[in-house]
Amino acid sequence: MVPDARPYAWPCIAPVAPQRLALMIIDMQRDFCSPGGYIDSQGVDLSAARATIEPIQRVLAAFRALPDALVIHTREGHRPELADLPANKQWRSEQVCPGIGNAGPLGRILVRGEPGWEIIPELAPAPGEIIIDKPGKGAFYATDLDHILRLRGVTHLIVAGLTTDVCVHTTIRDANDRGLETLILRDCTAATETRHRDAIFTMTEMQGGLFGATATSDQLLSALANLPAHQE
Ligand code: C5J
Repeated sequence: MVPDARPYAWPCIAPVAPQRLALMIIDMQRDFCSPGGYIDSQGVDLSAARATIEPIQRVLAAFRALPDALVIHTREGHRPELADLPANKQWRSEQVCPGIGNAGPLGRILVRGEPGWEIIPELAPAPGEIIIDKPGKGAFYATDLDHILRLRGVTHLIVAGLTTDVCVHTTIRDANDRGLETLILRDCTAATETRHRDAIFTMTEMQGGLFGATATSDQLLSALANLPAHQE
């Protein structure tokens, strides 16, 4: 399907029918890419994160045009009373910013319902798209993602979002342990440090594609244009 993916033509066992595919857009929340959010309050330059928005929009539009493919958005965040926030996660974050659960310019950082926790308007979920709220880095932990993928018969995940080395790769690693075939879109993901993002691409591609493959959004979009019609 994506012949020029690295290190192999993705997926490794072809063909794949559209109803087996899901696009996962990880944590495109204000806290990760907007001024005043969690990452900005750590003094990190947001330009790399914001550069992912336009290519993700193009991939999202292509997926929305496929009648059978699933779109999944995730949001990292905690309950308002913070019952699901590990004390060490909060403590560590307080070393670099106001701290998860504490007030910042966009409301309480990474708390469900706060302005900073919302998905950015450019990538707002459409009706019928799945939203997974997760308290951790990985999208499978303490969520119903695995259940939904099984019910829908999804076997292939195309992954975009923030941040490459944290929530994106934790999710990809968990997906691989479940036998899912994963593809990371290189221009649709960013990390707080470019060298970390690039290291994740290397780790994913090593050893024959230890965690799947990587490709650009343009490579995927050309492939989607040539997808076979609905098949089992
Ligand atoms: C982080 C994420 N970096 N979405 N979360 O804490 O990558």
